[in-house]
Amino acid sequence: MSTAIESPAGGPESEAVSIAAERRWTIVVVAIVALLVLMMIVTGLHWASMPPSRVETVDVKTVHVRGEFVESNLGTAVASDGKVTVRLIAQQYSFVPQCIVVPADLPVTFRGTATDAIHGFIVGRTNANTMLIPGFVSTFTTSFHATGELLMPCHEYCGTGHEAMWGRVQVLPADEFLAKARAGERLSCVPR
Ligand SMILES: [Cu+2]
Repeated sequence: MSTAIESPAGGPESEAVSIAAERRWTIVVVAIVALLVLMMIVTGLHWASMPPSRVETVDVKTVHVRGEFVESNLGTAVASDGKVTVRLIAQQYSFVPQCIVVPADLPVTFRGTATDAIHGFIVGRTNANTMLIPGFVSTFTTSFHATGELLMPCHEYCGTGHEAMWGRVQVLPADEFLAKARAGERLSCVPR
């Protein structure tokens, strides 16, 4: 029994045409696979040769008792040179502090870490967005251009209470914020 493909033209010619078509497809498919493998190799080598610019670690076991992330140092600080820094901790299932005060139109540096699982946050629709990983300090600097209150949900699934893990960010006019700020004090909008 012949396995050759029958066509109106019939015979060995149509078989040669179908073999040529199969060969072209084989070449295209092999080329696509080779391109994908090459992309994986190039990106792998690129990331291996260019690691993140800075890695800052912190000891999870002592983060609550000493160093930068003790409770009394969390919140918003204004340094003597006017730099605004927010320090926060994420843990199952809350942020400390729960409510963060920042000035509008001034650069604000966030420094945060997590104590138990991977967490993260995004502030409203701004570009303030980071992961918080136990043992590492995440930091970024951004500015908020509109005053008002923004929601700050945890955006890394961190366990059964994840969907209830929210903070708030209150953006105040810069003069109002600076009037509240006192040297050495940590600001937050957590009700006392
Ligand atoms: Cu979380």
